[in-house]
Amino acid sequence: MGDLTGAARGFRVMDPIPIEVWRTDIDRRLEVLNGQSLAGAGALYDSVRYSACAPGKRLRALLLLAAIREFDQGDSAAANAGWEPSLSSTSCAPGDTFPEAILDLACAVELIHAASLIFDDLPSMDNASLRRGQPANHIVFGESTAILAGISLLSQAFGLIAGSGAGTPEARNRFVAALSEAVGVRGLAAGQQADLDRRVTTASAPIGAIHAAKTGVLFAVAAQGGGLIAGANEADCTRLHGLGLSIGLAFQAFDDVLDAAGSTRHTGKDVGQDQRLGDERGTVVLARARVAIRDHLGAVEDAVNDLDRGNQALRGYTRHLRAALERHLRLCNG
Ligand code: GRG
Repeated sequence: MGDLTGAARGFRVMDPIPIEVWRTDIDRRLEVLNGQSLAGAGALYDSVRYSACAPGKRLRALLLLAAIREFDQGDSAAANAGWEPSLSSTSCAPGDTFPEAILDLACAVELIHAASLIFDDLPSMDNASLRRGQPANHIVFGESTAILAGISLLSQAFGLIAGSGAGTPEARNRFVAALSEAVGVRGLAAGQQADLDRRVTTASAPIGAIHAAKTGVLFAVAAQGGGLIAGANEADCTRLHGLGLSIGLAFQAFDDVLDAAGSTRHTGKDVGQDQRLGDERGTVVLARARVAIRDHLGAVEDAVNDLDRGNQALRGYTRHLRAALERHLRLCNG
């Protein structure tokens, strides 16, 4: 793979937004939200906490924050959330961090993602044993508890949005509605079903549609949700959705490359899943995925140019994403 990142090697110096601060804030908030054992919850609680707080890139949550930062006009999300000091505020310039009400929205997206990873790894799905560098949830806690933990994470996610004071009530309602659709029969669940079908029949949905539902839609709704909460207009929210979809498609293609050419040591998860499952993707996936990454990242650049409101947030996010992809792909190649 050629250099995806352009100036990525100078990323830290040129970083226009404090993305590592945001990521740390998300991690800390996830810890706070899942840090105290619930009376009587026992292994189920441990299982929820195990996946909610496992180390991840937090790309979907960061996209939501970047969209908010790009579009916030200081009179919508900010006013409603009160902009109380957030977790890292002592070590950051004013405006670098987000209040808890907004971090909760970012965490909600991450919790849905965490649930999807639990379900994805189950024996009846991808039957994977390693995730994020540690044993998959069902390996540690057993299949029944893992399923219940996934359901609990989903439930926690929607509760967090309902209880957050960020944005207007209407914006939060629309975000919840979009997320619920992104999880269900038009989103993650549908994409997973189509992916499972594809393994047993040739008459299946096109791969692009599967990727869009399985991976693209959650990125899309994260970006759109950021726009909604920040009070962006309808057209911009639609554009943000499109941006997120392109990011998700690029990312899924990248994930396919990791699966075909990466190692467990670098990815922290089982690789070769597609080949092991007798999937034709194993042999053709590399060439196709590399073209797809390039094309989707081109669409991402176009969308970011359209959406640029001078706050450098979406541009900074994209640069972070490209740097992350490039870093992993270099590890794959070398
Ligand atoms: C009801 C939530 C729910 C899901 C049921 C199992 C399922 C349907 C969908 C699977 C969706 C899925 C896991 C798609 C793969 C997406 C993907 C590329 C995951 C890896 O994401 P990273 O690399 O993970 O961002 P980290 O560990 O960094 O968070």
